[in-house]
Amino acid sequence: MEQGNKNTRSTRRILDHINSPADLKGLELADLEILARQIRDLIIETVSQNGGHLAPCLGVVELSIALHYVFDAPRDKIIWDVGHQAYAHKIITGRRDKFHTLRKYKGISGFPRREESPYDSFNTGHSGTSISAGLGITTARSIKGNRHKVIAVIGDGSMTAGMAFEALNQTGHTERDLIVILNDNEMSIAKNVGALSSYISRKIYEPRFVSLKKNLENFFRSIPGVGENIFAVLKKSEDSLIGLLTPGMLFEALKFRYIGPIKGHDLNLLIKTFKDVAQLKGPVLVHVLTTKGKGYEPAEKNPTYFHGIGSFDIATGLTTQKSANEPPSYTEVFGRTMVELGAKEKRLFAITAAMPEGTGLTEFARVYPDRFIDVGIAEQHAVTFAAGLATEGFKPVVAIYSTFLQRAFDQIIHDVCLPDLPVIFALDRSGIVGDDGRTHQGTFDLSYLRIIPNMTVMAPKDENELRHMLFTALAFHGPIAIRYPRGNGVGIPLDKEYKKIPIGEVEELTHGKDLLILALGSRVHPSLEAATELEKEGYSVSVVNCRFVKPLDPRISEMAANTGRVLIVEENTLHGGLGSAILELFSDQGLPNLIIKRLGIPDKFIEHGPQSLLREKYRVGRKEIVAEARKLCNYHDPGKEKA
Ligand SMILES: Cc1ncc(C[n+]2csc(CCOP(=O)(O)OP(=O)(O)O)c2C)c(N)n1
Repeated sequence: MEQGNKNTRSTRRILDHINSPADLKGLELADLEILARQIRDLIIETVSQNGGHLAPCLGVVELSIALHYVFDAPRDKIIWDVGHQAYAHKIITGRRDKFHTLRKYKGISGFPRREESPYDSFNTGHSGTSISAGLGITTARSIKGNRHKVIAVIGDGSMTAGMAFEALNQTGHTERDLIVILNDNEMSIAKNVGALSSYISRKIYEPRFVSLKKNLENFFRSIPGVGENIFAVLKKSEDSLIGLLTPGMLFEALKFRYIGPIKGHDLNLLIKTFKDVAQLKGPVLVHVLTTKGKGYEPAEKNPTYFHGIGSFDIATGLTTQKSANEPPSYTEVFGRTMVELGAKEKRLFAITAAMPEGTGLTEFARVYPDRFIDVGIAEQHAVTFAAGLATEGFKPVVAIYSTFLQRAFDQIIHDVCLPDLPVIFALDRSGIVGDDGRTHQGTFDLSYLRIIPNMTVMAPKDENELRHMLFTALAFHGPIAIRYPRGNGVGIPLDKEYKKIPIGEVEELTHGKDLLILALGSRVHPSLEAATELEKEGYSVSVVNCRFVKPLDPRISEMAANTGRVLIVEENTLHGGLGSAILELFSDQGLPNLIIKRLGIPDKFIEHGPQSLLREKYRVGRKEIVAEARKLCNYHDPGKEKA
């Protein structure tokens, strides 16, 4: 196995000369193999410092080289599903010199972006879109009379997404020229799940299939008189015999020509296969077997851990970011609370859409295997599945990142809220998530959940309140969502006893007469700190932990009338979030003459960068809250300005 950082100076030069895919075309196979090692080293080196999706990218180095060697991008369109595995593609397509800026603020994105390069033919980040996009591009190509190739590269995990099947179904029907590369490493982030997964991972050269094939051959040969003839016919149609034993049948039924499975680290084989495939008409699926984490031992051994990782030490594979005294993350506290509540409430059921680790549910899955399910990358199904459980008296908790729950908007409306079912939504990574950027920011959930009848939406100010909110949700009789941020809690001790939070009630944390700060979730503690700072300047500020965006506490209006000045702070788009809800309340209650300022995320997609930097940039950090609060305090009495 190759380890990172073993380049000699002479071999290093090959990568240094790759400025576009054209530079690959003249290379010999042996050079391409050296190049693969150099690309791996660069990926390992960079991700060890910047963090990123290591294991998925290491698994597709040869695949990326072979695709760019055979096809003619950017004329030919290569679409990377999810796009978390596109680092080698980025390095090959002119971004080698910028690669050290990967995922850094103003640096290159961790995902394909059309704005970043003409080689990134489709923006991805959420799973399962590549075949649909590919079919769209193929259809446009036909109408425009162009002849370029369209290639969708999709992992076996992403193939569990419903969208992928919708697209396969239509592609087969239209019989358009589309090449789908199924990158099968038997992993999603965790081990891949589902009937399809076990079906496609049936490998023709697995011992049981080899022996099954042998037995069939022996059986036919042993039939006296006709056996040899039957065997000869079978031999001729070996393809169809193999088709019976491999995943080919499934894709052939969908009118795809199935090729594979082929070994995905054999550059020679990949290149030969892609050259053949490039000549074929109609939909083709090439089944490529790869090893996630290939070429870096720690990642091969633990691909789940190295799927997406922060900075780490290359020699040991140990992460270098976390210090021992850090408070636990919201995810950890959620996971721990689920395990505790699972013991008290036997109807509690946990659902993840391919993110058992990311959502903190691995321990729950271990302790209560009968009350846990990983549905695969199928957020829509997860929600309706939960609705089904709820109709039978269960208490399902659907734990999905804020950004991915967007997928299930209609299921939340139609299957959960309309029949008013007690489904609990746990939205991790709400607000600004940081380095993953535009496709992953969780800045819309308050808006998209708040508008749905019967829905209750809450956000804890700290990790301790998260526990109480989960407890509260469990006793609640309708749809209810808890949104909490990415990262560590604030370091508050965790109560042993659970308590119910009265639905729709705010919590007044400080009482003052100059200004009312209405804050939600992750913005409550920075607002408290701001109030303390302003107190030193002679102002008295009320800080209210809103806790609920829906229903809103009508007492907010009284509180606002008392100070006359209101600052609303949230980590959600200003369109339709907490601030909008409060303005609606004020308007409905006929509250005139208030001075109101809203802090929140503007109407745009937020780029990648450190959470703290982005919070500062978009004016929801502590310093910006202080500045706005001071301005408001001074509004009527500029003479009082002391800053
Ligand atoms: C809609 C959606 N849900 C969840 C995710 C989180 N996610 C990112 S990669 C991934 C696993 C993808 O597995 P696969 O396609 O097999 O690629 P691999 O990482 O194994 O190469 C998941 C679940 C996502 N990107 N999009």
